[in-house]
Amino acid sequence: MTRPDRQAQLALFDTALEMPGHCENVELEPGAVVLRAFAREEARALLAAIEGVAEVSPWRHMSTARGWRMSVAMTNCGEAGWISDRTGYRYDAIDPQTNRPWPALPGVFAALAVRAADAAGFAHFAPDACLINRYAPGARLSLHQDRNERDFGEPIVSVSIGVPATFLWGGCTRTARPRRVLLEHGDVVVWGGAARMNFHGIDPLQADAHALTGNVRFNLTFRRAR
Ligand code: MD3
Ligand code: FE
Repeated sequence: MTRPDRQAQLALFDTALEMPGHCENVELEPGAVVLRAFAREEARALLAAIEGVAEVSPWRHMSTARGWRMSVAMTNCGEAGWISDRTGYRYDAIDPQTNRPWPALPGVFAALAVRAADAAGFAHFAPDACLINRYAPGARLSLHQDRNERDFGEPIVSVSIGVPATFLWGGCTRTARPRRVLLEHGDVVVWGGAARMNFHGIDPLQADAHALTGNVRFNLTFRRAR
């Protein structure tokens, strides 16, 4: 009997869509932990808080340093907000659209971020920044690294709400072929350690409907930026 080609097996596994939302929590690799449905109970409260933030600092499509309009709409809360414009990417305490500070981190946000970091083994996480991403159908985030934060030893906590999305999990170079992982409503991922610098992105959002958000996906990323 012939053994299946090991190389072909690996390639097959690599292209399969991994669905942590459909089994137990998975560690993508050391330092990247998917906490399945961790935020599902709080979803309504999170959505109400997102609305409150967007009333103060409205949704906007930022432009990349090269002048492209981002398909993802964004806003921020916390002491520092992530911004992108023709001069590059950075964190700033002031929303350039309102010329006022970003709204404070809602209590329900801060509590969830700290609880998730704890569950993943990062005690004493004290986020000072939360970027809120809003994906309409077709919106995507191309492969990138997050490197505007001061201390890469601090974890990042991300929370997915609404329509599921295919997350691209690349390696430490842009050209490494990414794994694909489905992130569903309520999933929380804690990224720390070596995984913190990996390339990552989101495939174009599929047209879909979710009871709480309609055709939209929201993602919160909590960071210690400064
Ligand atoms: C892995 N957001 O805002 S969340 C981003 O779904 C971003 O909106 C995506 O990438 C989203 O920068 C992905 C998952 C995520 C967030 C930050 C990371 C994964 C990460 C930082 C380092 C490594
Ligand atoms: Fe990112």
